[in-house]
Amino acid sequence: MTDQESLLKRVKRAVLDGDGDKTIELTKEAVSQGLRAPQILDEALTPAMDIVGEEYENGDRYVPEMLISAEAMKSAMVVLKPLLADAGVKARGKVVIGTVEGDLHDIGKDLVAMMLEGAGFEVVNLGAEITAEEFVKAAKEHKPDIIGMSALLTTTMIHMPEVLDALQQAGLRDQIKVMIGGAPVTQGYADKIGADAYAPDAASATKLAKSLV
Ligand code: B1M
Repeated sequence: MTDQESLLKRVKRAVLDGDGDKTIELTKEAVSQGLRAPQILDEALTPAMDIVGEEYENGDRYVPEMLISAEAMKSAMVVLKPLLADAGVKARGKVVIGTVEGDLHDIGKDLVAMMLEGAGFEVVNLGAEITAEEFVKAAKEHKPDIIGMSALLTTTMIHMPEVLDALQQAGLRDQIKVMIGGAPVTQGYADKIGADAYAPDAASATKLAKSLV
């Protein structure tokens, strides 16, 4: 195992242990050793969250332990945020993004927001548990090119069509593209509810957003 592989393994372990300080320290070390932000995300941070999810599903981890790992991952994202930027890119358009009503998972949505910002979009991040009314209010206020919705639960993705309906009723649907994503969401679901685009991950969300504006 190379030094870099071993370092990525230690970052992953720190997230699994929910050790925020160690996660920050090791993420900074990984950056200083020349590891790129997407590699740290794809080979250490995201796989750690997948294991957290599996352990929760198997009954080997409880919600508070899931939460401290999530906090550790978020602290690493603060370190990586500036590195996800494409230097020198001018504002490409505006995106309003949020996690839908009843759903407080915000790590993936924040990652999408960071990558969009890095690609030169102006991003208004509404946070999590955003109702259809709040999405419409933000659409009126910020006049975005794209609204992005994230859902991590099969029980909350059903709020996505409500947002589309609310935008339609407010007379805004024709002016705004809607992109959706999140672990249980699929292209088939996007087609079914009439969203303009679906992205499985933050990198493809950024590519898609560029093609939408
Ligand atoms: Co939750 N949780 N959780 N959880 N949690 C999952 C999602 C789950 C799959 C775990 C499991 O059972 N294996 C399961 C959902 C089952 C289902 O519905 N299918 C689950 C459950 C059941 C729950 C609770 C109900 C548990 C309980 O209380 N009994 C509860 C729900 C609370 C609520 O929302 N009302 C709950 C709570 C929590 C915590 C608070 C403890 C914490 C969230 C902390 C936070 O986000 N601030 C948490 C966590 C951390 C997870 C797991 C372990 C990790 C999620 C994550 O951050 N992944 C998750 C299991 C898993 O996903 N492996 C799980 C990393 C992140 C980078 O990936 O979010 O998928 P992801 O984002 C990706 C893509 O999906 C995509 O790009 C991102 C980056 O590549 N993407 C988009 C996301 N949004 C996008 C938007 C786009 C485009 C792409 O366009 C706009």
